[in-house]
Amino acid sequence: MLKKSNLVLVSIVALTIMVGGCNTLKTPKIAVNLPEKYNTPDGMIVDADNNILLNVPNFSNDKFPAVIVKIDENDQLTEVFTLPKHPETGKCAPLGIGIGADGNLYVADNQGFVGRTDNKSRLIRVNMKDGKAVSADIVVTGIMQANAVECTKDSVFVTDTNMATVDGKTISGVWRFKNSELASGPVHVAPYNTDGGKQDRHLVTTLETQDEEWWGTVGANGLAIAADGTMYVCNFGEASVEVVKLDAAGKVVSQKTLAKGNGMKSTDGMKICPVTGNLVIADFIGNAVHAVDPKTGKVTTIAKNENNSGGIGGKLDKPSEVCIRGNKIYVANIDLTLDGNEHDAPHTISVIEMD
Ligand SMILES: [Ca+2]
Ligand SMILES: [Ca+2]
Repeated sequence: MLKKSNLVLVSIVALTIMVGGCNTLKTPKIAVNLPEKYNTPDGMIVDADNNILLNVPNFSNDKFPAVIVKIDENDQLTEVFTLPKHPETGKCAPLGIGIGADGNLYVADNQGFVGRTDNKSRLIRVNMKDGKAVSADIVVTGIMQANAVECTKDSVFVTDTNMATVDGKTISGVWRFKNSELASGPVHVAPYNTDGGKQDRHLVTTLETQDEEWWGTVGANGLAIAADGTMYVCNFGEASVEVVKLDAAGKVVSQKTLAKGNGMKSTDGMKICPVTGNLVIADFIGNAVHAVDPKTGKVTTIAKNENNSGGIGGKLDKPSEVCIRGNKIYVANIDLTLDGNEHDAPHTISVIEMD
C-alpha cells in the first residue's frame, strides 16, 4: 500500500517529468557558416538529390548579387545561379523557392524589400537542364510583395505579403498559377482591387492583418500545401496559421485560423515535416522555431533564444525560413537590422537535430 508521503513523492516526480517534457528546448548548432558574399539567407527547398537549395538575397550587403546556392548532404556550399536583376531597380530580392513539376525552380522576387511597393514583384523560373541551372525567365509580373512559393503537381502558388490597406487592415493573399499557363508565356496580374470589385482570377484567397505593432503590416508569409491539398498560410503579423480547403476547381470552400500565438510571436517561413506531418514554422519576432499540429492547432516550441544573439554558436538570429532534411531542421537566419536586432557576422544556417 502506498503511504501518503510516497504519493506526494510520486506526484512530484510526475510533475517534474511533465514540466520537463513541456520545456525541453532543442539547442541549434551552426550547419553552415556563410561567407560575406552570402550575407543574407532566406528561402530553402530540398531537391531530388537531397541538396538544399537556398535563396540568398544579400539584403544586408547588396554589393553582392542575389544568388541561389546549394547546401549538399555534407553541408558544403556550391553556387548554383545568379538571379536576374529587376530592370527598374537593378536588384533581385529572392525570398521563397519551390521546385515545379517540370523540374525547374520557381523563385519569388520581392521588390518590396528594395523599396518598390507598386506591384513590381515577380515570379522567376530558373530553367534546369541535366541538373544545371541554365537560364531564367520572368513568368509572373504585377505582384506586390511576392514571398513564399509552393509547387503542386499542376500549379505554382505564391503568397503576397501586403497587397493593400483597407479600413486600416492589411490585405494579403495567395496567388495560383497553373503550370500550363506559366509554360505558355508570362502572366501579368492586376493589383488588388480596393473598390470591392472583381479581383484578378489568379488570386485564390486573402488574409487580413490587424496587429497594432509595425509587423501588423506583414500578412501572408509562409505557405505549405499538404499531400491531400489542404493549404496552410502563415499570417505573420497575427502570429497565426490559417488553414484553407480548396475544391477541385481551386475555389476556397473553408478558411479558418488553425493556431495563433501560444508562444508564437510571428509566423514566417513554414514547411510540413514529412515524418510527423506537423507544420514547422520560423518565428522572426520571437527568435524561435515552432511545430504546429495540423489536426489540433497545438503549438510546441522547438527552439528559442534571445533577440540580437549574433547567431553565435548557432543561436537563432532573426530566423525567417525552415527546411527539413532527414531528422534535421535547417533554419535560415535572415538577420535583418530590425526589431532591436543588428545584422552581424556570423551569417548562418542553424540546424536543429530532432529525435
Ligand atoms: Ca544579429
Ligand atoms: Ca548573425
